[in-house]
Amino acid sequence: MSQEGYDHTAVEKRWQEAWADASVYRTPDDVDDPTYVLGMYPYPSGKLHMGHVRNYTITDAYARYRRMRGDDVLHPMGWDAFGLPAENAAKERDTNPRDWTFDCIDTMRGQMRSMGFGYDWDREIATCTPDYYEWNQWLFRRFHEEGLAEQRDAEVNWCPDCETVLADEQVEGEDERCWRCDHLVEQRELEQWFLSITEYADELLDCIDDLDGWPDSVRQMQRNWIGRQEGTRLTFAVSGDGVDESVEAFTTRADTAFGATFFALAPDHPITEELVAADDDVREFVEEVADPEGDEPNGVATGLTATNPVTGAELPVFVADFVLSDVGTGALMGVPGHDDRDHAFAEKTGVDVVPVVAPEPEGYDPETDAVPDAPDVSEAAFTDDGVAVNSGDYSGLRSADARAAITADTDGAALTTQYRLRDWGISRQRYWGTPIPVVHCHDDCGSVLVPEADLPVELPEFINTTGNPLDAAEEWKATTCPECGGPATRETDTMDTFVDSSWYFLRYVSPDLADAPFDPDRADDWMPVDQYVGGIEHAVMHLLYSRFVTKFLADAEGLTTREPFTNLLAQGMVQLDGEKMSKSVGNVVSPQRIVDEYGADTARLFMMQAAQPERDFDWSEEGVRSTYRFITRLTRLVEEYANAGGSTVTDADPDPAVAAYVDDEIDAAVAVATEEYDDLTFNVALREAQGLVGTLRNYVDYAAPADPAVLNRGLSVAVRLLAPVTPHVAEELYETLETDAEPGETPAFAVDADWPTSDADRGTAEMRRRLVENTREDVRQIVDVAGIEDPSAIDVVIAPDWKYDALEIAIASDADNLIGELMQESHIREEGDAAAAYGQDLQAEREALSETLPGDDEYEALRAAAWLIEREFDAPVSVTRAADAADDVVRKAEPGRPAIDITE
Ligand code: ANZ
Ligand code: ZN
Repeated sequence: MSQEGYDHTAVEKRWQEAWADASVYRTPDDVDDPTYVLGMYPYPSGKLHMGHVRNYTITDAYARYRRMRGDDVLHPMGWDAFGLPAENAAKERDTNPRDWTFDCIDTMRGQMRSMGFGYDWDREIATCTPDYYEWNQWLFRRFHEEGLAEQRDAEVNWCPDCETVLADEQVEGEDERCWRCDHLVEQRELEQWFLSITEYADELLDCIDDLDGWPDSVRQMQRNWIGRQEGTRLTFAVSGDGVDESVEAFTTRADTAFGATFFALAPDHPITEELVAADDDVREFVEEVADPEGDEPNGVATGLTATNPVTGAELPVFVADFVLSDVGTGALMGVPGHDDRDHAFAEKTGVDVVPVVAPEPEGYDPETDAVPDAPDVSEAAFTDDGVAVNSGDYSGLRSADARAAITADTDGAALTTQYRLRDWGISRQRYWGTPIPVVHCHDDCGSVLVPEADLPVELPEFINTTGNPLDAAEEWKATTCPECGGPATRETDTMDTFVDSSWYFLRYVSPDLADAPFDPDRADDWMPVDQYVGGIEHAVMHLLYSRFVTKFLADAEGLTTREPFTNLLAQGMVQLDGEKMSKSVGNVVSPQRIVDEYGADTARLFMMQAAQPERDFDWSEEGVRSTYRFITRLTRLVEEYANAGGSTVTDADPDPAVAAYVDDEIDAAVAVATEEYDDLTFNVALREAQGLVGTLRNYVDYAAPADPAVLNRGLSVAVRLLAPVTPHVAEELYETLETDAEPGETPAFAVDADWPTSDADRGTAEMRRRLVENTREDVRQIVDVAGIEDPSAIDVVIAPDWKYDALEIAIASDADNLIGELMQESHIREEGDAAAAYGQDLQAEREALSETLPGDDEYEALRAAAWLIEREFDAPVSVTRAADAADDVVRKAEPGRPAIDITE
């Protein structure tokens, strides 16, 4: 393969070394125009996969682009290096997680270098080093000092296989399985540390509105996860059978209180737990029947009653599995007439279904109109807002007004806001994580924070044991209490690794700082991250925690930014035959093999041109090969140019019209590609760069002699437009093209080259291209339809000026009688029948009319592009203005659509 193409191995090696020698990727110290580009750091599994390659090519291309635009760029890389897989691997291989992790890091760093990613490796971080995790512990202390870290006895998700607690977010699927090992998750009571993210729920929710650089889907997922609801807390008196208690229930529909026909408790509500001891039916239900995930609502009657605080009615109390213990208060009033689930429950249990809301009649006025009739809700609930009926004094009020009035009038009722978001449980019973900096005093001091001066609490040596290795580290565990100096035991829980990633982007701004997690001035320079790129699987947890910690640091440490990521791109998947590449499917394409066979530039270019970064796309070996051929063609073209002594000059003079065409195309390519790079739509930008290379190839092949200045500029532009994506070959070619460096001077790097500029307007350029393309297509059609084997001359005739004027008027006009309006122009009217006929055409196509270039510009554009038609049909092409052409041909010419006259 490689002997057919360019020598990618030599080229890539050469430039990787040259970059390293010159430290070109070191981040500048003084920053004028900072741009922070960041890819989500990887877990060091030991192997770079295509998902990584895609993620990091996107950030690398964007970072290089911004840099060529003149920005100071921070583009770092590091390792999300704590986590369970290292611990499991260490157990299996009888090594320890640290060695295993650093081996993996070394391998992956090498693979990243071979991809040509331009990272400032001086800023590399690994979260498993004490230098880093010390600051997790510091952060924990800061949360604690601010009253936002709390120890609670909590029901937790426990994975018996991983022997660890899982966050809610780590429990997946209807049947609740561990995100890591797929084992069924159980519930356990344990002392856990929580960070009070719920204190920030409102701000986290409200600021989502301003994150307009984020995909809507991610914003919506975050909103749903926070799940804020406004409603009313009502207090019911529950009594009977020795029970006599006030029980609160949350409702979003206080207006339906008159329709409440039952009251229901969650299977683990405190009252339910009392009943379980005394009532066999309740116990059997809770232990055997209740199925919170099931489609059907199940329940059991308790014999208790609840007094409706709004109506005084006595409601039967059930224990029901659709009442969730961690939503609201774990108790609810059931309104079968207006809630689907309650309706289904009523059908099963036979409780009453009472309509208390009617659809609002058209033009309804609560002041003057009669209360509408109640709807029939026997078959299905009416769940919309409407007008209260059967609701005593509230009847006739609109739902929202009824809610407000009922809440205001009822004893013990209060407006409340309710969230789905729970506090962030960070305790994990694992070794390979950040030790929680707490000791448990054997005397009376309780749980005591390790003082800042004693941080970091370093991990002890790994012990290969079942359960938590820290529990077995007896020497490490034994310590003294910072408060009383007596004996104490270290906390053996470590932190959720999402703590590590909740602020790592701040560490990169000052990675070596010894006395603080980040330097506030440097953070001021760089934060927020301008462009963040990563997988959609992090749409909720990682991004929400990062936002939370950033807000916390803004409040507690004076960080000046409250949102960490201005723009977010969630990259699509790399698939093979429509399926995600994965080890389990066995359809993984190894990036290393692609780099060996075709080079990193080919891999990068193929991926970036295959699809928009957000989209999934299919890997294609044929696509890779054709990308490789493209790069080879480009290198040949530049070599030919260089071998000709920097020109292709022969005795003849270059044709200025052709040169002008190529020049325009160069400008157009720059205008389009620049816009597309700005939007990270690399695929469109690259199509443009490749199109330009094709044009230059044609220029050299068919329009010899090419104008050397134009050709040089074209090649230099093409190389620079490609440079962010194919950095190695770009350096090689740039070096060939930029012959300006004085002897002994360090050659300029393409990575430092200026991004090409152009004054071209994209809209104009696109009109010109459309004109040329349509004209070529028309010639093809005519040749085809008329069966002309070998045309001897082709004449392209531009429309007369008055038609351009007429078109312009037609586009601007909203008059009903367009022809009348056109005829008001004397120079159009003078054209007589021709003007009337054209006016009718315009009238007929009025909806579809589009702007064209002015007539003079069309003439110039077609003259410049005539060589393309000439070389395609091997016949001389002339471009003629209407005034110089025969009437019968001119009649057919229209703006944007010249007439074509072919001589056989
Ligand atoms: C009475 C009512 C009448 C309700 C009605 C709804 C409609 P959604 O439905 O998502 O807006 N609820 C309260 N606590 C609950 C718990 N612990 N487990 C399950 N459901 C609970 O959520 C709000 C509604 O969820 C609340 O409003 C309550 O039912 C139910 F026509 O109260 B509603
Ligand atoms: Zn103590």
